[in-house]
Amino acid sequence: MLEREKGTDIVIEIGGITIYAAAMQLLENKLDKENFSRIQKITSPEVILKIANAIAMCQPDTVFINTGSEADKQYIRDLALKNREEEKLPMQGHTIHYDLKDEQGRIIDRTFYIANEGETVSSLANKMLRADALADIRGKMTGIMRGKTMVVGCYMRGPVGAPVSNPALEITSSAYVSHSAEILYRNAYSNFDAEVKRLGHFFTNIHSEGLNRPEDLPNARVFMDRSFRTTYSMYCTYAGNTLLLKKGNHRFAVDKAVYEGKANELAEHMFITGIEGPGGRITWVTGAAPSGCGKTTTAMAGDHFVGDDLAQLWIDEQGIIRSVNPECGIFGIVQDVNWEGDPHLMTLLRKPGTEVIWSNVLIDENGIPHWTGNGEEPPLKGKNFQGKWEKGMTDKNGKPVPISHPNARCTLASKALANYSDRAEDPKGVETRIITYSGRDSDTMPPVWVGKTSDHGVVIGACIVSAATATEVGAKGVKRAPWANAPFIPGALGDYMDVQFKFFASKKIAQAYQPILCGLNYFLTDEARGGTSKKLLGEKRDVKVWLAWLERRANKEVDAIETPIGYIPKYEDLKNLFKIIISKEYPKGLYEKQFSLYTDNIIARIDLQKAAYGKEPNLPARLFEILDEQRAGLTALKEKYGPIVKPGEMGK
Ligand code: OXD
Ligand code: MN
Repeated sequence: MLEREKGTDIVIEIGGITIYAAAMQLLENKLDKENFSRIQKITSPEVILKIANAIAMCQPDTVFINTGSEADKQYIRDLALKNREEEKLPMQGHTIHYDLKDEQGRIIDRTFYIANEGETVSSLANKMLRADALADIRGKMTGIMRGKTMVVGCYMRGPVGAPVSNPALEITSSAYVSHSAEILYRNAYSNFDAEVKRLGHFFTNIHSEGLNRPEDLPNARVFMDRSFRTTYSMYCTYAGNTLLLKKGNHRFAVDKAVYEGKANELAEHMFITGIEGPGGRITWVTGAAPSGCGKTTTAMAGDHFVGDDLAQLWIDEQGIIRSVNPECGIFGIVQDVNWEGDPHLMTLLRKPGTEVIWSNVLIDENGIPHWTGNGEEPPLKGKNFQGKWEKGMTDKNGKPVPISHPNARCTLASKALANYSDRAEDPKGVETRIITYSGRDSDTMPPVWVGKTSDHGVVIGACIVSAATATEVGAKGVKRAPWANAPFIPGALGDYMDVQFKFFASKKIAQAYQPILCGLNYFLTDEARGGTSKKLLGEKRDVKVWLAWLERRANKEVDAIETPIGYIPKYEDLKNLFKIIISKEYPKGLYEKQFSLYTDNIIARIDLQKAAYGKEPNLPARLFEILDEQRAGLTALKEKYGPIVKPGEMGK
């Protein structure tokens, strides 16, 4: 259940303005003539009330209404430099931003859903009761923008006109956050009113970095008020904590899909890309992976890039699953981005012509950014996420300090990419036929497999397991990562799962557009397949082949081997695709290592999922039926062939 409009709307309670006329009066008093005339173009009383109350609560010195014009974008860029939130780099349009040393990822310990009494919130997240959150926000955000300029931006999460797009306000005193929003989202100042009217809702985000001192970080908070679709973020700057247009609003989009989408909508942590198949046809793929597990690289491996992080899906009148990207830019991890695996991205990062905000990388004496795994000669010294850096430097535990933080990022507009699709702005979205799920799995699942039915596919999503990454402060070990979306599912997991089963089994999906749901894993190591090194069994560019095989499979052009976990590719098909797609030999021995089923590992994985999901209330029974069916199939195979079952032994 989602309790909309229940309890007090915190910003309105703290700001104290409940009447439209009073809101307009405050705006007239507070804004200069130009900005007041800008705000008058927005006529929705609810939007005006949110903005006026945000001003009353935060008490900025000045307010800037950002229309998204080139002059306004420039004002924001200049303000980011003036505030010293960014510094110019020698390459035209490039700047560097640093977050505090201890705020290099999402602060999940200080991130809360605001809950009403008795309301169910995801068992995987923190919650704070509304009254406590009100007191906390009142204490921390009242007057937080004194001495600062508040920038108000009106954005669309998704193309204007798309049925699943969401209008959203970003209200912040950080010009860096505003600058990032301008690059990553569609400024919709001129359409905002009409879009709010068309869709009947909007999201609100209010952020201030305060004084941005290390000593304030324990007081940093990220709050999501699901009832009033408003986020509050304070005393932090890392975009994952502050630019809540991204993951804060993704959570509201998940709520909206689950509780209001009638099993006809999904909001996922997925890339969107198009793969060219024979005859130039394009098959569209969306794929989930936990933060920091190569979504950007996989998306870039496609021929027609739409997005690398978020996807909103729906079933249209003709029975086609369509997807749009709520974003129009990339806030991408740069670690391991290099010419070999990511030529399109490298071109934008290393050649002039693209606006880029770098964060938390090393800047050398010549103002050039460097990062771990870029395949280039590292400099001997420079400045990075923790201050001055030089080769051989160790931290207080004696561990080497890397040149860049593993969660260091680049922010840039997707339209700069050579493979950016001309369909990315289409409000009708792209016809989606392949859905992939993946994680950092070093020892269990094969590189690619396809669920036998949509229900089996949903279970692939439910069972993602992944090594922790640097995107969350303090995260360690190997974790379950349901749909790679778990950190962003606000309600009960059972409700979300139920919608997944219903969506993909929907009778509305036309036969000709049935999608395939698949697993992808390119983190298998040599060691886990009988070798001695920790090296990956394949190479980054092999992903093009896995995607090409899925493209052929979705179009019913390749046969496959049936196994208890789903369909896996035949050797001859892969060998052929390796040759035509990346001109590479694909030895049979490697195929056998990659696609033999290590039944003990998979059974242990199933048992882990059964035990964990067994504790979760109200889950669809179908999940357990499928896990049991797969387990029985694997056990039977193991009895017949031993614990390692070769592809040739299956599907006979
Ligand atoms: C991201 C994340 O920034 O998921 O995309 O952390
Ligand atoms: Mn993400």
